[in-house]
Order: sequence, then C-alpha cells, then structure tokens
Amino acid sequence: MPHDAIRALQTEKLVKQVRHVYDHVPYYRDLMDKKGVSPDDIKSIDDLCKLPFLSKADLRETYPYGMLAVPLSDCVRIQSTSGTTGKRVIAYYTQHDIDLWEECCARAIVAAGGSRDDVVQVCYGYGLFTGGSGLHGGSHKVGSLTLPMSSGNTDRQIQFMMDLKATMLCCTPSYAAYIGESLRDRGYKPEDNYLKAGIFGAEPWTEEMRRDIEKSLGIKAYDIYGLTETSGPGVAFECSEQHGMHINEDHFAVEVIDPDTGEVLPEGEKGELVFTSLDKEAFPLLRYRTRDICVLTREKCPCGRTHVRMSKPLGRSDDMLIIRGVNVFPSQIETVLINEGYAPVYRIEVDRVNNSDTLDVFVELPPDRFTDTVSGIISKEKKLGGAIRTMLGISPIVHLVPPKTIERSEGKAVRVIDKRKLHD
Ligand code: DLL
Repeated sequence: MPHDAIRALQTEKLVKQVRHVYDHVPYYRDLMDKKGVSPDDIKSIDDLCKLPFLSKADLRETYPYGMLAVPLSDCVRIQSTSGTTGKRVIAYYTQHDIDLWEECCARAIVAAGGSRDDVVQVCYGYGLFTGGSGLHGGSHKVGSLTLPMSSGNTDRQIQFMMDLKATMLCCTPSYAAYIGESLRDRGYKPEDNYLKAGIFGAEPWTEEMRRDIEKSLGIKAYDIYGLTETSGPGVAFECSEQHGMHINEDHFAVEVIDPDTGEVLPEGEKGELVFTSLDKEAFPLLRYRTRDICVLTREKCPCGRTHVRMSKPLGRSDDMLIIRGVNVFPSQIETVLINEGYAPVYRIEVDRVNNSDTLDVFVELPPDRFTDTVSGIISKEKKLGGAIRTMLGISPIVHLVPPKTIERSEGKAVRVIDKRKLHD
C-alpha cells in the first residue's frame, strides 16, 4: 500500500478508535479532558500528537481492568508481561483482537520465508507470556505444521527438531544460541538439521549474535518485535533484507519521541517508540510509551513492503546503564565479546564501592581455550578488558569463567545485575 493510502487508512481507524476509547475508558477520558482534547479534535492521523501519552505507570494504576474498552464478556483471552517486579501488565483480547494479532505474526512467518509446507517449532514460553501463543497462532494462520514445544527441556526440543524435521524455529535469541550450542555438543553439524530460518525476539540481540546463531544452526535468523501492551510479538518483523523491522502500520501508528520532553522527533532521529493501537477492541492503548529507544526509516525497502522500518531497539530509556557517568548499553559489551571470539553468554555486574562505580563482566572461556595457563587466562582477560574499554570509554574487570558456568536462559536472558539499586 503506498504511504498516502496507509495514512488515509490510519486516519479512518484513528478517528473511530479515539471515540471508542473516550466513550468506554473513563481513565483515558479523564486524561483527554485534563489535556483539553476531545474526540472531535482528532480529524486525521496528523492529530495524533494532540493525545495524552500512556505509560506502564498508568497500566499499574488501572490494574487489572481499568483499561478495558469492551464488556468483559466480549473478551476471550488474557495474557501478561514476563516482568517479575511490581504488578504485571494484563492485556485482554476479543476474538477480533486475537485474529488481528495472529495476522501480524503470520506476516512475520511469511516474511521469513514460511508457508504451509513448513514445520514451525515454537519454543517461546506458552502461558501468560505472549511469545508462545502469538507465534503459534501466526503459524496456524499461515497453515504451517505447528509444533507447540514451549521453552525448556532442550533434549526434547532437539529430538523433535530432528525427528519431525522442523524447518523454522521461534524462540528468544539467547535460547536459539543455546540450542545451537547443545546441537554442537551432541555432535551435530549445522547442516545436519532441517531448519532454514528462525524468528527470534523478545530481548535485545546484536548483529554479531545474529551471525553466530546463523552459523551454529545453518539458518537465516530474523528479528521480531512486540510487547504485551500492543498484543505481543508481531508489531514489527524483519523481511528477507534483514535490515530493520517493518511495523504493521495498518494496525499500529508509530511515533518516535524525545524521552525527556515528549516532543515528536523527525524521521531518522533516535528516540523512544510510541505506539497507538488503531483497531484493537478490548485493550486499545493510545500513544503508549514503550521505553524502547529506536530509529525509524521510510527509505524504500527492496523487499517491496511499504511499511516503515524500525531499527533493532538500541536499549531502553529506563534500563540504560550509567556507569561512572557513561551511558552503557549491554549490547555494546556483547558486540565486543563476539568480535573477540567469545560466545554471547555473559553476565554484567555493576556496583558502587567507595562512591565509585565498578563494572565486572563475567564471560565463559570457549572450551578450546580452557586448557590455558593462568598467565594465559590473565592476558586474555586483559585483552578483552582493553577491547571493552575502547568501546565504552571505561575499564571493566573481566572474569573468564569455565565453560557452562553462566546460567543459560530458556526465555529472556537476565544479563545485567545492577547492585547499586539495592543500596538506594
Ligand atoms: O517480549 C513480546 C515478544 C514475544 C516479542 C516474542 C517478540 C517475540 P513483553 O514481555 O511485554 O513482550 O516485553 C516487551 O521486550 O518493550 C522490548 O524492550 C523487548 N523486546 C521485544 N522484542 C524485542 C526485540 C514480548 N526483537 C519488551 N529486540 C519490549 C529487542 C525486544 N527487544
């Protein structure tokens, strides 16, 4: 669809959606009233910026049903975030919302080369987390043979993958890397499996990690993005170009804002992603602040899709680490590790000792280097520390630890332990 036609469709949907929310969600109606905006002021998609923002704090405030925009009896499903602190975010869906969400996930599978001839192994967690059911529904919509494995039990994952000749793998990138490692440990070469592609998301991962996974599994690895608040996975996905994720703009209007001022930034500038759900019925969030920092591009994509593309999230406006005054994204450390020949299995610990921040990076020694002498290990730690210092501008203490001693993740990896927060 040409850009102008997408804008016209967005305008049509937004006008209806704002009226729907105003009439059915008293909490948002109050926010609009306070801002002096009425549904009549929203005549086009260009008026989006007049609406108030929503954030996780609003969802906590209205937990569990304060954002519901239809009678509960019209809802058929509840999902929730994977967060472990505070009140979880609850999302509710009508059957129409489920269909819309699965359609978005189906697009992601097709964009990664999937069809009804594929066997799609879904090892995102099932249950409250949106990863499993989202990709599962998308795979059904495509007509692929769906293997609802859920996460964990890697032996069984590998047995089914080989016996049932799975051709596509859907899981977090850290679990994909672990499956690749486990296959190698069992003596399989990358060409021994039947996989051709993987759809990996739900956590940040780097280009280097993509190459690593592609090599270890012998596949093309595609990124997929989403959050519970917008349905789940499938808000955006990569196409064959593997160069930015197309946002499903017919269902979600996107803006990038300055996280400090809330000002809408021009295309190409880095800022916080904000989504407006244009046609969800039960949980239609308007101008929801994701905290994910991204860049958008409308450059023509060789794949032919006209939907805007978002970069990989470059971090979050709220979990970016500031160490000795320097902004640090964990993905920068990951990039160095992979460039230096280490696996992306690591743990970052930040602390404050005598009023000074400390940065410790724990990294596994690859098995082929494990027989090194102590002096050899110390020199490797120094070399890696130097490479991280060059990237970040601050010195870490690197600890090389024996293979398989850093806890593996079956879902989202927890890689950063910021002990400073415990002291406040
Ligand atoms: O993680 C939904 C999902 C499931 C996406 C499966 C992709 C695949 P939440 O648990 O609500 O939902 O977490 C949402 O995870 O705001 C981002 O910070 C992060 N995130 C999601 N996808 C990516 C990605 C699911 N591809 C939060 N790259 C989001 C980087 C991602 N971060």
